[in-house]
Amino acid sequence: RLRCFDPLLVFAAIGLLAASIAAAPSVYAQHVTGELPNIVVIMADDLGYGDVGCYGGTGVSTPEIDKLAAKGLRFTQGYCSAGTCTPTRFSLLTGVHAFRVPGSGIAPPNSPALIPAETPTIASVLNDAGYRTGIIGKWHLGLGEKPGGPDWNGTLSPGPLEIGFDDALILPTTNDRVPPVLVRNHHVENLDSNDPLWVGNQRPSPEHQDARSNPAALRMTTVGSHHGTIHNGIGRIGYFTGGKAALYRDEDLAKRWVSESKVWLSKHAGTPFFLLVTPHSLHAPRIVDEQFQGVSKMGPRGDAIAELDWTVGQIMASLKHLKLIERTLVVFCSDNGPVLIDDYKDRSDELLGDHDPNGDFRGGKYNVYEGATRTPFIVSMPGTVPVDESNQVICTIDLAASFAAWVGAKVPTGALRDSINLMPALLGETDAVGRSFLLQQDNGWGSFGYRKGKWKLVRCDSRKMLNSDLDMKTTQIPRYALYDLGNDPGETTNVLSDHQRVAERMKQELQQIIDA
Ligand code: NG6
Ligand code: CA
Repeated sequence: RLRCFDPLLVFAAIGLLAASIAAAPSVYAQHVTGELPNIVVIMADDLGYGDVGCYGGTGVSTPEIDKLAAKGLRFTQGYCSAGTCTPTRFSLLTGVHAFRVPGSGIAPPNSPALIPAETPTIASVLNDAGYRTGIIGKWHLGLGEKPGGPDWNGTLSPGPLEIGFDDALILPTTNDRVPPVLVRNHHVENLDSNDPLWVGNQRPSPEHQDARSNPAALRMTTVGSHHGTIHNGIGRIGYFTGGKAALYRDEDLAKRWVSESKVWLSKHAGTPFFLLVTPHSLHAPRIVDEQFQGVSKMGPRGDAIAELDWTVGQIMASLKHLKLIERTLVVFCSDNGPVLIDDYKDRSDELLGDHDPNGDFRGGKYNVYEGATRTPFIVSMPGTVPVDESNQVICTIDLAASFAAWVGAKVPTGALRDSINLMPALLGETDAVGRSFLLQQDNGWGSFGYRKGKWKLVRCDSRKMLNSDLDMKTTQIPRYALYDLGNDPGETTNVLSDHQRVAERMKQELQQIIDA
């Protein structure tokens, strides 16, 4: 006869419960922490696969990023979704490939918001699930209504707050574009209404001092395109006047991301939170805080890597101070692969030494070779994520669906459509698998990389590829090329003519994904 409190049955029930907890990561995390886990994503700018020590970098030491990897899971096949910033950030947030939305390439200074208000995003689904959500750092996804764009002296909406973020302190575009100001929530920070800010594409008057008319005022010369208004000795893309009290000093940006993150984290330590930190450091012009000037062998680009490393260390120190390390999943990734001379002549090419920004891969920022999107990718949550190395294929576009599934958040029907729940792989669970295919895009210029297993198809409609050897030259290439990444991870040899059936199949699959 069965007894109600048979100890064996109780043990069996506990066993079953434990098994179901292990099978469902969201419950697992809640079981460990007693509440929803916190999530911090740090997305670096222009950081290449080989730029940090734990991925083989030699030109600068990166103790903090290395420590994160030493205590967590280091992916060798972690990708961002595009070879430039705006499309990668677009798809990180929306879980949708940016090429599906026209106009989602590199956003100009006066770009309107590229993600319409109320679009479901990684932030909004977590927000709806009870998370406090914040973004601190580079935005570069446009602000304001279409077609008008940002009202710099008024309310800057839509922007991050209209797509699920509770709090935002952002560099609205890039540090080489105007206006050189920060935006807190809906307004330019420290803007004096008696000194309105004007931003435009044309020189506002013949007297306006820009990089062309006053080259003597420049502390860094450019190859050609940063000939707009000079600020802090740097010619920028675009023109601005006014807003004097709001202008930042490039040197101060990294410290600002850190101090802001520390305040935000301590303020929201008691609630489940999602913080997206997007440091600008490697993006040209590379003008680091005085503390990091000259610390690397590689000039400003190496110093910027040191500054980024410090930023990561400070965020981790803050989590440690708040006793949140074991309750917070930290993901470290990049928005696109490396670039050396990105118009500003900062000697980043000459000073490389044996440092290899793209590791053993080909290409970098602006193209779709592996170097463009295969980037450092580290996941850490001591006690939950094992100390290990993973060769599973994962992509920044997958974070949205993965986090939603992990914390049991509801995803509106049809939202996050290109994002795949890879949470078991991100958590390093045994036997968990990553993507079975991967799509890489450039800036929306019509190049795609399509990876499946060891094969990589490169389709380039313009038949020209920029920066495929990190020299910022344009190379002529065939419309299609096939690489065997198993034998040739550096994409040196096009084997399409030897494997025509594979190539045909992959061409069709790629087109189906594009058309989906
Ligand atoms: C390019 C700029 C480059 C950089 C990039 C955006 C020129 C010649 N090049 O158009 O300097 O600003 O846009 O970089 O103007 S990203 O990382 O934000 O995508
Ligand atoms: Ca970038």
